[in-house]
Amino acid sequence: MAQTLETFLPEGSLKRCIEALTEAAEEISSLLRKGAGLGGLSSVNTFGDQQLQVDVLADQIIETALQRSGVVETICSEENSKERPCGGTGFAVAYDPLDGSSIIDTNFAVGTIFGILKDGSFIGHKGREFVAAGCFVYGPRTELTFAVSDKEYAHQFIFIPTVSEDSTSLDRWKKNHIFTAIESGKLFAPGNLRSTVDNIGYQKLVNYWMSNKYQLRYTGGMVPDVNQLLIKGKGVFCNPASLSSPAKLRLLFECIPLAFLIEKAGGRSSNGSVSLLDIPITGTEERSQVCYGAKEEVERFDAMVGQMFS
Ligand code: FDP
Repeated sequence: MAQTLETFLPEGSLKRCIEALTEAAEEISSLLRKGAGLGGLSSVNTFGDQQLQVDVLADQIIETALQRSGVVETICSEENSKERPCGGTGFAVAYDPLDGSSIIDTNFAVGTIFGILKDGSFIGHKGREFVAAGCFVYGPRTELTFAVSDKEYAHQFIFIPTVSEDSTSLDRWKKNHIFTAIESGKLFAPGNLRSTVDNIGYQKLVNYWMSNKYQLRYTGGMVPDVNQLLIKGKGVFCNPASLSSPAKLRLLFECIPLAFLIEKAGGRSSNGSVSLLDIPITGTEERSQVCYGAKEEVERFDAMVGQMFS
């Protein structure tokens, strides 16, 4: 029988925090399946009396779940980026409640990204100090892919909502994969291609991928586009910047948590010069270039694209 999240995580406050996130993800997944995010459908109206955008609704669902857990001191999110108290003690949690909201209408996969630190604030810390980070993918399947600082590798669990009466909510998450390596391989996910207009290094890198017959796999959703590096065990994802197309991705809510995941799975991350896990967090609003993938691919990105334009 497959291992579940219940037995994977030792008892303690981190387990309670992850459990709260899974409960929120189950709710978000259910709303998406009922059409939340599609203009005409009413499921977004279930939160109080307000007609809320689905990403704002997802933000509130996660905040409520984390408040209930009692182990979260501080939260901040892409929707509400200022650090604020969450009613508990122990962790700071940063999250992007619904990444890829511009592709909900196309029915592509979207996701929630999270990073957890054992402190009352992220400021002055680095991603390398996180205790856990990962993402939920809402696709044909709902999955949690995450890594924990004191466990090797990255781990994936599938939400399977059939359980016996004596099981816990974490028994609904069944282990599916363990990710131990991201090798070189000809798969590329090139974000922000517009920046090739005035980022000549990126233009050359794209030409390198094409002339070497890399396979294009890019949906425009950061969660599925990064998650595929783990599943396929190879390739590269990037989102560089240029003067005319500046960096879009948020360091704290998107770039660092996924860097933590990728590096625990044996891959590399970079902002064009250093690992995203070694960048000091000086605020919650910073944006960054990113590259994730196999060592050789990230080194090629650093050599050809390099540091972000200011
Ligand atoms: P979205 O705007 O749909 O929420 O950071 C958000 C994000 O999607 C990422 O998921 C994705 O990789 C990126 O933006 C794509 O940006 P562009 O559509 O501007 O290329």
